[in-house]
Amino acid sequence: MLTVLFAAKDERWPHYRDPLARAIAEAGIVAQVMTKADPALVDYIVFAPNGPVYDFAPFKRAKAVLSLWAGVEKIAPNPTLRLPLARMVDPGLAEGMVEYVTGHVLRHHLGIDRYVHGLRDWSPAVPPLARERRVAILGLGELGAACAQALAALNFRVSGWSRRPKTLPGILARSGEEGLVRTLAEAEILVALLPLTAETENLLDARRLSLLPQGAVLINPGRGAVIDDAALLAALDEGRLGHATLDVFREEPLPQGHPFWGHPKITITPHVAAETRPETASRVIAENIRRGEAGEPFLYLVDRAAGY
Ligand code: NDP
Ligand code: OXD
Repeated sequence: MLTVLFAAKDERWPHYRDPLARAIAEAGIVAQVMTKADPALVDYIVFAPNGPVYDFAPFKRAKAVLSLWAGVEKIAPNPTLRLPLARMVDPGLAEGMVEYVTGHVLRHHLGIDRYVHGLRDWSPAVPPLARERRVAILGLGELGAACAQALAALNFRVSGWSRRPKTLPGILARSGEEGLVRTLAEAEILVALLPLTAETENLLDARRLSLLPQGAVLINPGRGAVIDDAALLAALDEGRLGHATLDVFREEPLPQGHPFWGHPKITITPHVAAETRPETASRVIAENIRRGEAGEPFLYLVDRAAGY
């Protein structure tokens, strides 16, 4: 019998206990899933960065670490980790991100705030059609590509940017520094869905934010440190950017005294853009355990050198 350690926050365990047991059984694996186990006896580690495991050295016979999170910036650099690391690619997580991004893009596209905040004069402002609105997505991975396609299906003019060149139907996809400059220059609404890596930290600095069209809106459900906080505040305060909707921050929870709180041009959501969904994620984890046992390559392995 295999031993699978569930190394996430205690409060997550009741949500995962049954779906994980079911998915593992359905994958034909005989395993006990435990929240505490002798590290020397653990075969697979189901991991979240806010869980109890930091030192992987005692897990001498473990075959892989299976992250419950899509973003792996906290574990990828861990020097004690010498095992294959798979990140979370979960259809439920992607569905949630598509809904968050589409909802927030439509809010700004339609100018909904004008009415939510209680308009007292009858002065109609007709928004353009989606086909006339340019939305850009930085990061065209599992989540960015799903959002790009959902927005394109609503007729938005969608462009995107990734590290390596890509082809996505209906999306103007670019890469490289020149590709970034062109993507930013036409982004009336910019969605950042990049992982946090050495290359993406502070990617949206003062210079790059200044390339956005006047009044552009920034939506960031990727990682907080991809944006230079001070440069963002300056761009908003000087009126160059219209609004920022931020779900992720350098420090979470966002500290009480942080200037983002209460800023009239910033909407804060507390890292809720998309959650890993136990039913669908458990099936992904079970499939990777099955693969490990069958000697097949793991799905969604992290490129530790690239950091994502
Ligand atoms: P993927 O690894 O599938 O995609 C990452 C994308 O970013 C890829 O297109 C990749 O390019 C691109 N990228 C990476 N580095 C660079 C770079 N230096 N320059 C240009 N492009 C780059 O990740 P996901 O789509 O699954 O997730 C994205 C991020 O979303 C996660 O890392 C996490 O931080 C965040 N997230 C946030 C959640 C929330 O609730 N707020 C929930 C889940 C995830 P290429 O295609 O060439 O590899
Ligand atoms: C993730 C996240 O990376 O929730 O999965 O941010």
